[in-house]
Amino acid sequence: MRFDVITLFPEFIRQAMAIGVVGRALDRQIIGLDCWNPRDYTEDNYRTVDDRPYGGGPGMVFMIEPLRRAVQAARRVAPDNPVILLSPQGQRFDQSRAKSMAAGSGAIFVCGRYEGLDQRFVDHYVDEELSIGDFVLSGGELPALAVIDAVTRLLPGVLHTDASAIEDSFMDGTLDCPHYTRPEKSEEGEVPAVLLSGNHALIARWRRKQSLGATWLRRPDLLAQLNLNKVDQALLREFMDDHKAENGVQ
Ligand code: 9D3
Repeated sequence: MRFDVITLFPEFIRQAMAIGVVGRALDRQIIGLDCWNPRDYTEDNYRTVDDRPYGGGPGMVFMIEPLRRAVQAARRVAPDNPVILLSPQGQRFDQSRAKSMAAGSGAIFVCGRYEGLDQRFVDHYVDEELSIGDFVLSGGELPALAVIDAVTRLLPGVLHTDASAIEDSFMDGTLDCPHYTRPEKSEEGEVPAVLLSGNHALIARWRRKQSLGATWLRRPDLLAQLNLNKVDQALLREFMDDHKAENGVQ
């Protein structure tokens, strides 16, 4: 898998990607990274990449030419990869998009800055626009890093555990269960007894119940998307009953 990132801040991308799981995937050549700086594709003495918007208004607009030339350079080395613009106007990136991207050969990411890009660049060179959520960032670099991280974690050999196993237990649309480590007793309380029982079936059942319960309490939007089987329905019912007993029924 190769990632090409068109950005005015290539050092930010390179440094962030040198760390942790993604850094190891780079070292082991499971992924490749090249950054392309539009500023390197300018021809004026000031290396200008932005200009004032036609029609007036605040802020600046990313010019076509440095972007076009950077994309063309990236396309020469990754001709089959889609050009993906990180943009507040994009479709929401989620785990299912991460999965489909992980099945491909990579992407050429374009990171916007300023108020936006000249629309003619978007219309001509961009295959897809992605947003990572409804909040305002200063540019597309952090979103590109988030997408690359989410996709890289899904590639075979990147995590110690078999990726499909991890996906099965955690990315089924429910939230994760609580985790505990030593000590068994601390000032802040005790580890739930079931986790010390050694009964793996009972532990799996408890974890599933907690996952379903957390999703019910915290992310009813996710719960509504789920199609729970009978066992899950019974576990969630049990969690709801416990919860109501603990918090008093109105
Ligand atoms: C004033 C109108 N703004 C549009 C919502 C302007 C604007 C805000 C932020 C233009 C560019 C940006 C920079 N953000 C991104 O490039 C971006 C982003 C984001 O801000 N939030 C979530 N996902 C993304 S993907 C790219």
